[in-house]
Amino acid sequence: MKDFRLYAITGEQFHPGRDMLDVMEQAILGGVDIIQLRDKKSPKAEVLAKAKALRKLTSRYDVTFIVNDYVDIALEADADGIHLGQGDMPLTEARRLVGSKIIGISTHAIEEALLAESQGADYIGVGPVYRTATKEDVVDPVTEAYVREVAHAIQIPFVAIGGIKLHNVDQVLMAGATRICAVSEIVGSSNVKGTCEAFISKLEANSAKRRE
Ligand code: TZP
Ligand code: MG
Repeated sequence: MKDFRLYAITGEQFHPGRDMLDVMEQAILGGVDIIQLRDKKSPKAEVLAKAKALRKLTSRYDVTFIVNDYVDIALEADADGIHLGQGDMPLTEARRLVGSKIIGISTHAIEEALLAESQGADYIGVGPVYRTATKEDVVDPVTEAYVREVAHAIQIPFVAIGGIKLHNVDQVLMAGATRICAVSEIVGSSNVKGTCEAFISKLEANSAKRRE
């Protein structure tokens, strides 16, 4: 898969009155290089319509587009890939259905990370690093310790997620993350583009420091 630094997930509850496509376009203009459609509430027909619209938007900007949970919608909307949690369809079964499309897997412990890697995940999610109200029935925070563990043990790309804000992202980067995902901090911002630009600056400062 094309490498990435800043990963944004839709969260329409955080921007009432604002259009989801406009919000995600601002995120792209601010430097996001992956967008995931995550909608656990809407009827599937609506999720499919949003997926098709986001596919069009992301194609215009050459941004990677991922669908959460729904393999069939990812296929029908011609998304670049899918994202699955530990309770979703097994990775091996998903691989049969999506072929060479991207498969991302959420992990909360090193055993899950190693298994996802060995089964051919394209990237893994590492989190929730901090407490988050965005995801219902979320597991306890995995803390920066799990980020550190994954950074040492895993070869495939990993993205830190969960409660990541501009004010704490430096700690996550210090723990070894080089890719960051945020929902509420990005889509709930009154300046979505500016917030993404600020994340990108921090990611760039961190990678410059690594090269020193
Ligand atoms: N998976 C783990 S934490 C999370 C998901 C989808 C939600 C992260 O949202 P926020 O608002 O960035 O804490
Ligand atoms: Mg899921």
